[in-house]
Amino acid sequence: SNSFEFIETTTQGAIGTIELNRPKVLNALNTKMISEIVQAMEGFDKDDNIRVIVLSGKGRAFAAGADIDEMANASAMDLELLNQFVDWDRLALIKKPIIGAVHGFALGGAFELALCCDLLFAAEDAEFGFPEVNLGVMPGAGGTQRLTKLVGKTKAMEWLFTGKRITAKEALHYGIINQTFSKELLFEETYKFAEQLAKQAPISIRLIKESVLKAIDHSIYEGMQFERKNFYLLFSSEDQKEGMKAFIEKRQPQFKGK
Ligand code: CO8
Repeated sequence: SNSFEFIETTTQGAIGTIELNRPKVLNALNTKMISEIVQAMEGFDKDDNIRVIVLSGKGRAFAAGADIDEMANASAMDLELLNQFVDWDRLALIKKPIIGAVHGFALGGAFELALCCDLLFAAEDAEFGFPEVNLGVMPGAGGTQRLTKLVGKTKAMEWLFTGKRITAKEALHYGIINQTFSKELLFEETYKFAEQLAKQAPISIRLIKESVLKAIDHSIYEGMQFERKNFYLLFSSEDQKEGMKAFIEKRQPQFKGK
């Protein structure tokens, strides 16, 4: 699984980890790295032994954004024909829960990547932000959309207009991240959480993720129709029978993910 050039993947029990691995340039995201991330995610998504995906960065940052050297001389036509955001669309289709563990910088495209995670844990030194405005561009991988849906127009406009960095504390305050930890404990605590999550009924987690993501893009009515079908669908799983039987028999359930 380590045939990748710009990322490293490892597994530990039911947890599949993807680490961004270009530390010399603070993990600047080039096109190939994004494509490798998506390939690795899809690999874990298909792997029956994996229940949770963890995404983090090697070195002193999660990542400092898209690779500016790679983009600097691009024309609009180059970018249109490259069609790189198709990879980002595929990222949004990953079914298993993705936990981002962010330390240091998560800027630009890296903040967008973090916003693609389902849960975010951050070190106290983490800094998020969209500095694109300082380069004469703007976010292109969902930043204006995901940040606005998450925190509302007021702060989104401010942060996108100024490029100002958001501290871990602020990110927690605005609901961008789930929790902060000291830098030393970030990975340990992330894995502790991931291990607990891996014990939950996998099909429940899968359909909950799908339903919550639906809420972001659809009306309550449509979302509820969707939720209802997923709720019914769970009653065709062995895990629903086991989960309820275990409750009645006053014992711990043994979930199999089917
Ligand atoms: N691209 C390329 N190289 C980078 C990047 C980057 N985004 N960020 C840092 N590096 C390189 C530096 O050039 C430097 O290389 P070298 O040692 O060869 O000079 C090395 O990484 C270390 O960086 P610094 O010496 O600058 O480290 P500092 O601690 O002094 O500063 C900062 C850290 C503040 C993070 C600084 O590096 C910085 O401002 N980086 C750029 C941040 C930025 O503007 N990011 C947004 C990029 S645009 C974007 O993300 C658009 C997304 C749209 C689509 C997404 C597709 C993937």
